[in-house]
This record gives sequence, C-alpha cells and structure tokens, in this order.
Amino acid sequence: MTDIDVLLTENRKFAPDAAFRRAAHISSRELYDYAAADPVGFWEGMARELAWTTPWTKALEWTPPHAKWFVGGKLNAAYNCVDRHVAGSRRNKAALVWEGEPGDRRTLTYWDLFIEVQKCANMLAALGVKKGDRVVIYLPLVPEAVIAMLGCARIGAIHSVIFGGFSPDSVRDRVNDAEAKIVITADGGYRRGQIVPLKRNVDKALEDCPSVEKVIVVRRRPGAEGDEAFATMQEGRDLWWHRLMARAPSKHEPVPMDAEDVLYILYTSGTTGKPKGIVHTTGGYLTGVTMTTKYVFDLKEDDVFWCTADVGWVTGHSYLVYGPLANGATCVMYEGAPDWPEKDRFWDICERHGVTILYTAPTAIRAFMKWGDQHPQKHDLSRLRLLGSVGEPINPEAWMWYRDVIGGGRCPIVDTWWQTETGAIVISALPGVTETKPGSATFPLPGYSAELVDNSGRIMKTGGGLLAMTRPWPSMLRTIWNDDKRYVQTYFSKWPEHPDYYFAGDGAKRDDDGYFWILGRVDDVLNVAGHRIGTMEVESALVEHPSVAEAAVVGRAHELKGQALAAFVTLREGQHATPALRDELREFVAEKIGAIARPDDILFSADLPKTRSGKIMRRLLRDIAEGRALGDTTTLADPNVVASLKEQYEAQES
Ligand code: 7RM
Repeated sequence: MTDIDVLLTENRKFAPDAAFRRAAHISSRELYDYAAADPVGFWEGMARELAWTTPWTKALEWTPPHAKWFVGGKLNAAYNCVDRHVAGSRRNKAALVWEGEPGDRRTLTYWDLFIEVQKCANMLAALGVKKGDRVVIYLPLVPEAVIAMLGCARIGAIHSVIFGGFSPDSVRDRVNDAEAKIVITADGGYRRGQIVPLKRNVDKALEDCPSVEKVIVVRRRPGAEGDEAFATMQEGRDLWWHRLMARAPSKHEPVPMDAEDVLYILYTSGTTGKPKGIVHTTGGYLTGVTMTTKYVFDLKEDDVFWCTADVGWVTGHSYLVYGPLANGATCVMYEGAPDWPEKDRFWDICERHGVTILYTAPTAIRAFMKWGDQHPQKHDLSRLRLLGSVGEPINPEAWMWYRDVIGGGRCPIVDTWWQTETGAIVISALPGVTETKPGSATFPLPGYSAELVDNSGRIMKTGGGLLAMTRPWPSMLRTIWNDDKRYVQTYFSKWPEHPDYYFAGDGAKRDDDGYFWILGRVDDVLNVAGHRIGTMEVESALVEHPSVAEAAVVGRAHELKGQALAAFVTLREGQHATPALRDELREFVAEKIGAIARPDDILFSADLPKTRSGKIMRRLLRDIAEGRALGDTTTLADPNVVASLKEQYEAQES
C-alpha cells in the first residue's frame, strides 16, 4: 500500500524548443550525472563562482542534523552582489528598476547601489551596529529594502525582514524573538491606493520591545507638509533614513564573513503556533541561490528579471535580492498590487520594462485567469522568454494558461519547488534540458537528493509518499533561531531510523517517468474511505472546469467514510453559482478522477482565505466545514473572507 493515492494523470509533455536549447547555459543531462557522482564536489565548483577572501578548507562537515559548508572560507555577500560587478563591466548596468504603486520610478545602476550600500553600512556602524547584531527591516517594497539588507550583510549584521503586511503584534513577537537592536521602517507604503502605516505599526509594536535602541525611518511619502506629516518621531529613538544617509561616508570596506556566519533570520508563520526564525548562513546560502538563479532561469547578461515576490518572503530574499544580484542581473521591483490601478498592471510593467523572465505565484496566475485574457492581450509581451512559478502546486489548467496567454506558447515554464527552509530552489526543470509536464515540478536539480519516502523510511521510486532530502545541501537552514530543539524535532525526527533525512512536510508523488508532483502539505491530505487523497488533485480537477477560477478542497468528518470532501470554489468572471453547476462540478470531478473523489459539499465563494504570501489556508476551511469555531486567523491576508464563508456554509446546511 502506498502512503498517498495517486488520482490524476497528466500526459501532456513539452520539450524545450530547439533554439532555446541551443542558447541555454545547460542543454544536456551531463551536469546531473556529474553532480550525482560527486555532489559535494559539484557544490564546490558552484561556490568557486563566488568571490572569496579566504578559501575553505573543508567543503562539508555533516554531523546530522547539523551541517557546515565551506568550513574556514570567508566572503562577503554584499561584495558578491555589488562590488565585484562594479569592478567588472557592469558599473553602469541597471541593478534595480523600481516602480512604486502610484507610478513613481527609480532606477539604480550597480554603481548607485554600490554607493548606497556603503553609506548604509556606515550609517548602521555609526549607530553602533556590530557583526552579529540583529536589524529588523519592516519596509514596503522600495529600493531601500534591498539597500538595507545588503548594508547589513556588508557589516555582518543579521537582518530579519518582516513583511509590511504584518500587524504590530506580529512585528513585536519577531523583534523580541530576534532581540533586534535596530528597526528600519518607513512612514508608509502603498497598497491598492491606500497607505499602509508602517511607522505607526512599529510605534505600537515597540511598546513592548526592550531590545530596540533606534528606529530608522525611510521617507516614502515626501510631501509639502514636511517630514513629520506622516510619522511621529520619538525623540532620541527615531531617526530619518535620508538625514543619516546624507551624512554617511560613501566608502566602506566589506567585513569578511565566515561561510557559516549567519546572513539572516526569516520568520515563517507556518499554519499555527509561534513563528520559527529560520536561520541562513553566508557561504552555502549564496552558493545555492547563485547557482539556481543562473541555471533554472537560464539567466543571461541582457535579461530583465522580474520576481514579483516581496522581500518579506524567502522568494524575495533569494530571487529578488541575493540570487539575481550575485549574478549581476537587472531586477524589476514593483511595490504594489497587481490590479492597481487596473487589472493589467503586471503586463504594463512587463511591456514597459521589457521583462524577459517572469517569476510569480500560482495564486496570482489564477487571479489573472479569473480576470480574463483581455488584460494581458492589451500588451506586447513578446520579450518574455521564460516563465517561473513558485509557492503552491500549479494546477495543469493554470499552467497551460500561463504558457499560452502570457508566454505566447513559446516560453518554457519552470515550476520551482522549494521552501524558506531550503533557501534555494530544489526541484525544478532546467529549461534547456527538461521536458516539462503541466503541474509537475519535474526533477531535483543537480546537487540535491530529494526523494519520496514512505512512512517507514523507505525510498519509493513511484507512487505517493512524503518528500524528503536525504543529503544536506549548501543553502539549507542551519537551525531555528534560539530553538535548536525545535529544529531537530520539526525537520529531522520523522524517520527515527534516518536521523539524517530532512522532512519537508509536503506530500508528493512520482509517476512512471520519475517526475515529481507536489501534492501540498501532508497535514492537508485526506482519508476518504481508506483512500489517502491529496487535496491538490481534486482542486486541479475542479479548476479544469471552464467555470472555475480557483478551488480549495478539505476534509470533514463523515460517519461512514471517515472523511468527506468539501470544496470551496470561486468562479471565473461572468459565471454564476447555481445548483445545476454544483451538480455538474461534482460529476466533473467524479469523471476526471473517480467517484471516490466526488466532493460531498461544494460552496461557491467570491474569495478563499489566504496567507499574506498567497497560500490557501485549508486549516480554516476545515474549521468551517466541520462547524468548529475558527482557529487563529491572524496570519490571513483578509480575515473577513473566512467569516463570510462560515456564514454561507452554515446557511447552506440549514
Ligand atoms: C518558496 C516558498 C514552502 C511551501 C512548500 C510547499 C509550497 C512552494 C511549490 C510548492 C508545489 C511548488 N517557500 N510550495 N513551491 N508546492 N509546487 N512549486 O514558497 O516556505 O513560503 O513555502 O510552499 O508546500 O513546502 S515557503
């Protein structure tokens, strides 16, 4: 018996186009073979692409579950992301092409970034920030966020970025856990035309944060009203970024960091409980993100790379800041919402800035599908040459839409599976090599050992099971900040007989060709009459129906079957919820994947509850389907969504 039943099969295949393949960095499987024969040697080769001030003496020290990579080596992340490009041929190349939501724009060349990062390093040093001190960054998506991260990295301070959508309470908990000395924030940020009052949130949070000495405030809203119009500055504690920067010297020698020195802490809220401070170190992390940015996105000198994630998430850390900048790329940054002021904002940005590589999330892609093809079709997207997806399983329907409508049928798609904990992409196609299948992240990249493992710790070559990493990798988390016990418990205790296996928490299946299909978090797997069903497959089937934009499936207790399926469905624009459509959808799923997966309940809703990073929160939908009081809703992007869903669900039952 397998651990998770395999329901859907997808047989479409897309081979890399011959011209793309010819021009790609990697166009043959050799690298896989080479890396499989000597994974540590492979990673050493990748690490050599970075600039080190002292070479390492030992590539890997592995005392499960603790790894050290490139032991004895020294380097600086900011030097690698900025200085070495300025020293070379990229001095005048655009590093950041930024656009604010209201339409304001700034472009920073590598030279500009070089000067700003050095000033920032000096500014922080002048405030007494030292190597190892923690600096919290709570900013909108503005260039200062990148400058602050690199400024910290330059002096060896540990940054902890908190997404600007988090509440004062969340900020307080994270600041206290990190015992941060400095908080960098702004007077506000823009989201859907509204101002997010970041400084006010910080003031509230800091009522209970004894470690914080100074607050640096970026003026995002320069106005005729003067400095104090949007932020009340607390005497002795609060300082304006622009004033400090104006005084800061523009020359700063980067501090050589040990490969294993901490580069940053990033808190993941998870679904419940206290957030975990995921710890990443310098040498291994930079090696992982530099390699994967170059090869997964086939990044070339004149590409314009747009990763739409906020720096508050790991995707922003790895693929908006460290990976692309370490490769000397031009990065597009956009502060605001995709539907502001109109639903074509992303396509307008792609057209105007000539984006060649677009990296976004399935939740966004499904929203674009729902809004209709007319928005992208207004724009010339012919410069796009590669598309990426990250954050959730992408259902085949959305994958095909992305390929056809956004990619014009000519761009390869890389569906990239990874986590805050893995630091860098682990499972993905290489666009010049891999034949892709819609909805599959395909294979582990060279150098990694992702496997499917059953409950008893056996590696499975096909079928459904648990996703694991059986060997360490350079960009893996090193621990949980202040809680190594929880690190061991959460990630390395699933299989007592394999204390060296990392448990990712995701279910997955492998088909007969060895392709990986991520099924989502194992906490979301259902048991219907003895069948273990991944919610993702039922959702994919639903979304294939032309009326459906998005679906979330959960289990609720059922007397006979153990669990019954409850589906929450949002419809495409112009579609109407009717009892006939409900029946049609139930039959549609039964036909696609079998009667066992026919949803018992279908609830139509305008929206689904999502985390602030766009992942569907099935835990809350389970509460609704089981008629329980709603659990913790503080990590939701919009808490109103669940309340109204609960009302609807209850009304439908009575
Ligand atoms: C990068 C990021 C991690 C969780 C992970 C999965 C899910 C991410 C994919 C995916 C299917 C993908 N980090 N996930 N990417 N599922 N296909 N390509 O999202 O720490 O915020 O989340 O996200 O469940 O465990 S994260």
